[in-house]
Amino acid sequence: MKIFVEKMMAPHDSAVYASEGVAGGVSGWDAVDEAAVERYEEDGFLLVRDAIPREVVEAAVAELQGMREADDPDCQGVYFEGLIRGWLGLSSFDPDLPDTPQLTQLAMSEAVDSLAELPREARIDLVRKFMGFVVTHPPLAAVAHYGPLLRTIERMAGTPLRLFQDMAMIKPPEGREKPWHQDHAYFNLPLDTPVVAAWVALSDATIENGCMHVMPGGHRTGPRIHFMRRDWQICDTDVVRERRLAVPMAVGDVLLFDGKLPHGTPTNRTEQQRWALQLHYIPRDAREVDEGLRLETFGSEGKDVSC
Ligand SMILES: O=C(O)CCC(=O)C(=O)O
Repeated sequence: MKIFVEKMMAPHDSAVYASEGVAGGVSGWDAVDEAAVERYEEDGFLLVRDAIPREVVEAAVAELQGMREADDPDCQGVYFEGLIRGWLGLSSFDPDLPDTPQLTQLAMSEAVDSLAELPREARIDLVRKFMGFVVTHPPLAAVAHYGPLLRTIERMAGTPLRLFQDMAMIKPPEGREKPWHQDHAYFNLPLDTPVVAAWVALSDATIENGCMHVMPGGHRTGPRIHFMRRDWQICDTDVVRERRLAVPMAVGDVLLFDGKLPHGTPTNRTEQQRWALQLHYIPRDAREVDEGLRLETFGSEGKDVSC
């Protein structure tokens, strides 16, 4: 298990998350008809309301609560908000990274050897992300392998899929922004690999607590250049020129989206935690490739562009 204490992130301009309105959706998996699949292809996302039964969500939340409190949460990685640095008396940390960083540099954090080194209260309140827990935590696997979800995304992708990455995205009060990006820019997968993301709301997600924001149709214009700014992200000045929607969600709703859809989430400005699972699925026969392709495609190097 890897433990990361992230950097403090600079605040974002509110204009970056000013949106034209909120996304609509369908109610339940049975409502995902041909028209809804076409909408997914056109817009790059589909919001399915009331998608995961309440008891499945509650079991997943209880499991994550246990993981937050455990000295060994039995997962591949735990990431803490930069806010924890104050609790730990750690100095600020601002890695000097190239505009086009390698995947190993993207954690932007300092590693800690053991969770027991961190004050208990801070660790419970300020965990930002768990990674890689589905194989060790059946209540979380129950969401990732939920039959109607899998059948729907396989219909959308037109091919059998497998789970590629599982993360719990926990945004505590004042928890940091995840700046606008395309998930494919974080994966060493050939550009034509269909990637389907499922973002599962484990608490209500609102504009105030940092819900998802998307650029409808933005997946169809291909890869965007990413720069190392607050994070590995699309340039703010490019974002504000585009059409954007906020996607408020209730507990148990699922947002399905294409791996090339630009999206981001603002800082949590409430007193409550915002919890979600983010699951990525790829074709069963898809294979990872050398990092060079990703950097050439999504990085700025040699392209004479600036941010
Ligand atoms: O859940 C969030 O706040 C953002 C998740 C996300 O977009 C990502 O990690 O790729």
